[in-house]
Amino acid sequence: MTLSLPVSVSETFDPRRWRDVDGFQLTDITYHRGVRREFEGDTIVSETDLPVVRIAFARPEVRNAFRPETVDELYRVLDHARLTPDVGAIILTGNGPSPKDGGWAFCSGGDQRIRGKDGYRYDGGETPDEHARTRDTINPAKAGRLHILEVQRLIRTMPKVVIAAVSGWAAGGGHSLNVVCDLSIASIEHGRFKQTDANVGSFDGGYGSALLARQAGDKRAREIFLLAREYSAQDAAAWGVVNEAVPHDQLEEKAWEYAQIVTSKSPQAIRMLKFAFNLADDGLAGQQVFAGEATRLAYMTDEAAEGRDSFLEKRDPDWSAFPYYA
Ligand code: S0N
Repeated sequence: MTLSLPVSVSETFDPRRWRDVDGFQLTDITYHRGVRREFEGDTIVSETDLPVVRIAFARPEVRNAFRPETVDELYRVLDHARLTPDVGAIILTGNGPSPKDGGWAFCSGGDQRIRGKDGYRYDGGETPDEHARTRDTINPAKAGRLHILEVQRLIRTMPKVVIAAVSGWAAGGGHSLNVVCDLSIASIEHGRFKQTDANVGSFDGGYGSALLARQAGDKRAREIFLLAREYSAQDAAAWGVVNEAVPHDQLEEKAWEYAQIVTSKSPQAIRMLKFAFNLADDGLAGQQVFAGEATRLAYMTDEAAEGRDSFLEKRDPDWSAFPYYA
């Protein structure tokens, strides 16, 4: 097999670090797997997968606004990353710059051009085939969608670390996505934040506002939503909305570094910690997710194996080897 570098998808993208992930037909986002490559001259002689993926919005001409098709694709690749057992970290970013005006965006939220009375409409895609696919097979009732909230829940409940690399505007639902990610890094030159929901009559009264209040404090979160003023990457770092603000040309390098550090840790410890941080705010759903991991741990014990085996062997369980710990 001939190994080759992927096509570059963004000025921030380093093709030497990534390979295409096969099996997806994507128009609105890009999806890559991290690799370690060895070269002899210009020839790639070996390629080893690393436990990190890169997912990016790829609609820079509209500041990476999402339409229903975008959200479908985002959900599919996030879920693929969730189900891939040797992936532990996901970098979520926005490709750029815009070919129209050179502007950068992480994501500017729902595409206002196709917002209908009951949500966002499939706009039919770029080609007749895509139009048929979205109209006839995915959404036959043509009802409006608000399913970016499903993506928020997937990010929140996947037992892996999602790192936002805020390459430009984080506005509206894009602002909320940054808030929901586990860790965030923003570009000093292009990272700009604005919670526009009240400007356009569309509001995130869920994670986007409640978690923001956790991160920035209640008064600051109210200011961000109620005044809808622009703030900088440095403000975002000072207020706890991102972990760090770094020069634009170091943004993906820093996100990569975070991913390498996270994936050098115990996978079990990382997922238990993520779910422990979420538990109180997520109520019974948070308890369920945390408890699911506790059950997985219990399955790994001889005690739980005795319960299963005694049932299968049609005998009474023998718990005598297992103390009542105090
Ligand atoms: C991002 C902003 C501030 C950038 O301003 P800038 O740099 O001056 O660029 P513009 O000239 O304004 O934009 C460049 C081109 O991009 C188009 N464009 C930008 N954003 C969008 C968008 N969201 N939808 C469609 N097009 C967009 C511009 O029109 C322009 O195109 P041309 O060149 O053709 O004129 C600025 O652009 C801005 O304020 N954008 C709008 C941000 C916004 O209000 N977003 C929507 C907010 N609401 C949601 O996202 C709701 C999402 C949702 O589904 C939801 C539902 C329920 C509960 C929660 C949520 C949630 O997640 O929030």
